[in-house]
Amino acid sequence: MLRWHNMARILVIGAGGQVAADLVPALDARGDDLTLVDRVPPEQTATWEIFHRHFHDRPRWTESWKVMDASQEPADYRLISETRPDVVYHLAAMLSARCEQDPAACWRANMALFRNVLQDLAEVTTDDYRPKLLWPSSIAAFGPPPGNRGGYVADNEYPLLPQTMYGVSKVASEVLGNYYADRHGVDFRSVRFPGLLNTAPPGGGSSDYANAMYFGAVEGSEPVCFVRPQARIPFMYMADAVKGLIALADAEESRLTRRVYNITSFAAPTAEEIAASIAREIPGFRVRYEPDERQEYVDSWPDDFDDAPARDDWGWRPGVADLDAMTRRLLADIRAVQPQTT
Ligand code: AKB
Repeated sequence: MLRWHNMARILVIGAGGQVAADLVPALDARGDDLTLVDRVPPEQTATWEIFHRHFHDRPRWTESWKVMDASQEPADYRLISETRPDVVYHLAAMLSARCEQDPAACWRANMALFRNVLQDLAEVTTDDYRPKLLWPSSIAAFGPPPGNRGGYVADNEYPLLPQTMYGVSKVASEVLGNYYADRHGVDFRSVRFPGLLNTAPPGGGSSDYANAMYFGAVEGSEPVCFVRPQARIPFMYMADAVKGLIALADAEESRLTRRVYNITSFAAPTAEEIAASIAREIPGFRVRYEPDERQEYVDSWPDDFDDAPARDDWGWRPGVADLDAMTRRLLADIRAVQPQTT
């Protein structure tokens, strides 16, 4: 444990990934008592440098890290019964482009561990002890309805017809989480995120073309964009994504009218609008467009989200209001963590 206090006891599974990079420092800043779990040691993860900087005054922070790969079934998975957290953030996942390359590995990584976590939660959940489970779903849970050839906007209850294996794993996990909530009383809560952007390097997602543009801009290179200039999906600054997860965890259960919520922030940009936003900060910035198979996955996702239920039920409001505001913050964040020429 990082420190003793009377704040929430939190278990973060997938502590070495992109969402954890911002979530762990945010929870630590609240004074929460953290146990971090990943299938590899901290120094082998994308969050190592980020956490090292955050915990610089607490060099023993790695003692809170458990190495555990419970994605193989059958597993005797007792992490929750053993650590008895108040809130579990289950973030471990394989992203869409990697899932499409190896669907069997995708199913193991995204489904087996999640079911283990739900089963462990079901076994500890009582009227007196009812830990919350926060889990990120994705824009990829959606796919175009039959006959749709153009773009579409997905409201919270839009049909879930994913065309990628990653999306299939997201829908199956949503349904499984709802089942464990109904059948076993597990306090399962989820947000469907758009593409997410922070200082963690791109890691196998199809929305990573945007992340690669921001990293390339700071490095002074001309990044390759693997979708068409007109490709459009919503994006979110990671600090907002983390704000959403924590707000949903803090929400009174009686206010929740469903267990899975769309959340979005500013108007969904095209790839060329993202490049133009970067060029307003870094004049001369250019992108080379070379669409590949990931274009197809992005094409199957909604052009935009509607997140009215999250706003109505638990007061969701993003902090970053437009693309240019995110671009300024993100470029500054990336410059602060890596050498740059711009
Ligand atoms: C991906 O591209 O796979 C993810 C997502 C949209 O969920 N970033």
